[in-house]
Amino acid sequence: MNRKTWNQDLLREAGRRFRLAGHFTGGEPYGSGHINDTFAVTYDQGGTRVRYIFQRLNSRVFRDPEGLMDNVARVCRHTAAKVERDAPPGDVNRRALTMVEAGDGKPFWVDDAGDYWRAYFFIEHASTHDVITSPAQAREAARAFGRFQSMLADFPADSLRETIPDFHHTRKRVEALRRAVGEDRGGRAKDAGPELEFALSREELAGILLDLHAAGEMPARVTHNDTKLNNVMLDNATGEGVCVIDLDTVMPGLSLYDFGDMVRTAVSPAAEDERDLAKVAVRPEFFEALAGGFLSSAGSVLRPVEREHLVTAGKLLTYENGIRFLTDYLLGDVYFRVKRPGHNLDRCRTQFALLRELERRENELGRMVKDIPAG
Ligand code: ADP
Ligand code: GN1
Ligand code: MG
Repeated sequence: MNRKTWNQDLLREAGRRFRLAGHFTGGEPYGSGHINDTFAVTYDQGGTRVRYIFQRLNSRVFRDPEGLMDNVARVCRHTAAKVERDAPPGDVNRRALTMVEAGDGKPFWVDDAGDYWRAYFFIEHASTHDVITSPAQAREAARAFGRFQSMLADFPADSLRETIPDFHHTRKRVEALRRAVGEDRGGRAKDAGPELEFALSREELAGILLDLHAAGEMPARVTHNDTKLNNVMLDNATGEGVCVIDLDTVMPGLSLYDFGDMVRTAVSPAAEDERDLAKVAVRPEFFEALAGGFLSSAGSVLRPVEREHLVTAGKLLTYENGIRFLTDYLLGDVYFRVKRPGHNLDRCRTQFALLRELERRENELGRMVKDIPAG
């Protein structure tokens, strides 16, 4: 857990470096992301309170912050240009993530400690949800992620830096787990026997999409790669998916990685770190809504082989996150932000319980996909 300190002076100082109008009135930590340090910061602009999001990048996770910021800035511009075509002019900054430039024209500021900061317009009248409560939310979120993918269909994929190499190479994630068990630096492997056994018993799942891609059957596209449901903002009044956020991992990937992580984070009523595993369940109507929403906006470009693996994708991303949490637990919680001892092991257990449920209901979910008309 590599948490850094912050105070109002640091936020005020960061704010001075960006082209922001008005007076800084204060800021506070915001949201429940596991990676970056996010703050909601308020400015008084002639009597009107205006909020911005400031983020300090996690330098342990992102090793090429300038490459990453260049990716994000270009993706923001690309999506804004698409959104401008049909959004009301005043709403473009809500429908496309919008960065504030630093005084030197760069999309970031580097503080004295060497940390990278960025500022975004705050997307008001919309919220992210760690757990969603209705199929309508699932449909809207999936539609927004599908739309995001289709907006990037003409983005030059080769120009994107790979911000985290092999991010969804699940086989390599399994190898990393094996290494972590072998080293067992923190002496924690003894507490995770059943989880390790489960992880290795499902290893075959890791290669299914990788093999289809290697065989040329499943294409790489420009994808978001971190489509957990709290990375999309839903409008507070209409429920519409207004804007996809958290663009640090936009890079070439498989379309199904994006669908799979939505399944992982939307089908269960339980939180990602729920300790009562009896609460972990698959809500088929939420799966159906996700598939319907995603296919409505991204379906027209998907090949039949992608459509056929929508359920597999949900299992895969649930498995992948389970082994990532387990690996981080064994390594001593160096990657994901944790709030209590054993937090990463709890998250792993929840993922594996969900994977069991997805396996149990796999045929039912597969039939639902068949019933959805082609996009
Ligand atoms: P992390 O990589 O740590 O997950 P995110 O970019 O997802 O960071 O931001 C964390 C949280 O901050 C989001 O889940 C969301 O609630 C909030 N957030 C991020 N960007 C914005 C924005 N532009 N407007 C409003 N809220 C935002
Ligand atoms: C992280 O950044 P955030 O909190 O939206 C992680 C995802 C994991 C997710 C698990 C860059 O997402 O890959 O699936 O936690 N992001 C990165 O909750 O590793
Ligand atoms: Mg996030």
